[in-house]
Amino acid sequence: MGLFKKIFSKEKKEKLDQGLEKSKSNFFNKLGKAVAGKSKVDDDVLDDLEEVLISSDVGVSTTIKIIRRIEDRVAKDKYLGTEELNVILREEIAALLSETEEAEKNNQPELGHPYVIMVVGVNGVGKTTTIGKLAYQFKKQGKKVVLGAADTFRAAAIEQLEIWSQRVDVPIVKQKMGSDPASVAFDTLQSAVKLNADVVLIDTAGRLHNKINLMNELTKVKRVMQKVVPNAPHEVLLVLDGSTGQNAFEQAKQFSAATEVTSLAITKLDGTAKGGVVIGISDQLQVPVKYIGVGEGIEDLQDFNKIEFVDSFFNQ
Ligand SMILES: Nc1nc2c(ncn2[C@@H]2O[C@H](COP(=O)(O)OP(=O)(O)OP(=O)(O)O)[C@@H](O)[C@H]2O)c(=O)[nH]1
Ligand SMILES: [Mg+2]
Repeated sequence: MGLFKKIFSKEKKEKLDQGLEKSKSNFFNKLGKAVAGKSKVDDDVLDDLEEVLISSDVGVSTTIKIIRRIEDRVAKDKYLGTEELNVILREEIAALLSETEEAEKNNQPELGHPYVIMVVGVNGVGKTTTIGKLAYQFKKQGKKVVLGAADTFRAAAIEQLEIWSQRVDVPIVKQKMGSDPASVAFDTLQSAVKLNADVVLIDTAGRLHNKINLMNELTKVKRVMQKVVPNAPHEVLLVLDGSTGQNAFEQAKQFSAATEVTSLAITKLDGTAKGGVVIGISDQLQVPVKYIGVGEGIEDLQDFNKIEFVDSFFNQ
């Protein structure tokens, strides 16, 4: 078991490193240009570093905090060489993120039986895929999972979730396209109770262009679920597409203002140079980043660990 775990985490780490490759090379290219010909971290270097962090999607307010920390360090340690910059960044950002207070990651399906996760987010961010990957993980842990196809907006959405249900071999509750999402959610919870399921994953449609309607719909879905399981949903997981950078940030702010979001998943970190956004989101939002998507495959969803992430990002 111990050995298995070690091998697994090594693979996981490699996958994370691989996934962050574009973000990293983008960052270090810019940083390299910024410090070219300079051996000491001085005001000029700090100005350039600020720009590099902002243009790497870390976000303005998190960047300012990082720069302040590095300034403090420069003040204490009279000579900081630019070649140490990535190590210093790694240490300071890890320290900064560890200070962030956030709601506890309520990752204990024991909290509810069945434990109901409602998955929300705008079009195309990776909701359905994340549900498939999560179903696979829960099932691997020996949990009984039921999927609910409450994105009734498109026929393809139901089919896509169905494919995942077959792949992972877990039951799905669905109705036809256009039916009431709340009714699908209700049916799903009834089935889950009957089957004595441990975890329920509810897929929803993402249409932020009509915010009021979307929020009303989500509220209704919640209310109807509570007729079957009183404190459902136990978790509202907001999925964000990391490759949209600052947009993902905005969506997180808007969604959490409008509905109660309890956790975040940031997808598509592979193949984007905007991975820095995870640092900003993790620093600035009260809602914890719980999962990150590092590929399209069934295994490509990882529990988010701040320290591991920063380590991977700043390890050249
Ligand atoms: N590379 C990569 N692709 C991903 C990841 N997560 C999801 N995708 C892809 O993103 C696309 C959209 O994913 P979906 O799961 O359909 O997104 P959705 O939010 O359910 O979309 P709608 O149902 O249309 O609102 C698919 O092609 C997925 O394979 C990821 O972590 N990495
Ligand atoms: Mg979908």
